[in-house]
Amino acid sequence: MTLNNRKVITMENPLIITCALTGAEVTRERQPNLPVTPAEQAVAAEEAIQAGASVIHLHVREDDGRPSQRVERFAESISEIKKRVPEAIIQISTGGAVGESIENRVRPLGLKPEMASLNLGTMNFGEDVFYNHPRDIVALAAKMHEYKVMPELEIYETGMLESAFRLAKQGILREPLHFQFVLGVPGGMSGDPRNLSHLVAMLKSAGPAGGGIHWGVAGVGRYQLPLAVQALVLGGHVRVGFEDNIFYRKGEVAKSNAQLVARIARIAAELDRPIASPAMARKLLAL
Ligand code: KMH
Ligand code: ZN
Repeated sequence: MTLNNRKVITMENPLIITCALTGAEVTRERQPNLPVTPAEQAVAAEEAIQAGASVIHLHVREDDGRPSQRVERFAESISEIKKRVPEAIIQISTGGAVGESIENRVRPLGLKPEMASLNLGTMNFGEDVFYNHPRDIVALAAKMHEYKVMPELEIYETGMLESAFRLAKQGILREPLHFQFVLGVPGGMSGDPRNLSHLVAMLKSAGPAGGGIHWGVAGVGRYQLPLAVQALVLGGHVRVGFEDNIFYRKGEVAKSNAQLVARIARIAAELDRPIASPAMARKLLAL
């Protein structure tokens, strides 16, 4: 659909479900089914893809559960996942855990995954500060361009979206732009439905007018399901998984990442949103 000459992805487009398997913050104590080792992540990824996901947002951990940005660990996880589900689109995290050095966050891009996250600003992140210096954002974007890695633009509040528009104007980010609205982190925008509506309206009114914009939403904690349903209705894509939410419903810890994916796939079917296979997602995102 075109709105004021701006192409915006809408209902007739297939739904890309991203599964954020592990994250950097969740512990086994809180979520006993959290995949930690490369072998566990491969099983979880296969289940998630079978349930309807096409993109795996990947953080890695050391065996003891500590968050890691070690290149070898990413390589191991990617290789294990590819053995089980070669078709999966792997999106590595360059955000890592709060406090991770920018050098360690950049290095795994050398593996040249199809996608990687790119965080668009500094913010309070719960009790911590998640640093994303403008210089580092530009450096990460340049590396991704050099390695032909598609950035997923992680947006936690409106100012970050406007920063992305500025970078696109300067040619530092190139279209098509793929936004992920991560809502519900204490320090960023909450998962109030008006916040998602506002961000989507901004895409339409202020986003670049060129080659297409894609967007999805990742609701944190109790916001995950309502925001996902809102995105389904508004024509956006959806991210679920233990990185953002460990519960199936209030008080009930989810059994697996796939259980969260499967619920979105079911609701999407009811709303006549077809689910994108990994091949379709590649086409849509021009990977
Ligand atoms: N762990 C958060 C501080 C990303 O993957 O790029 C950052 C994060 C974003 O998870
Ligand atoms: Zn992440």
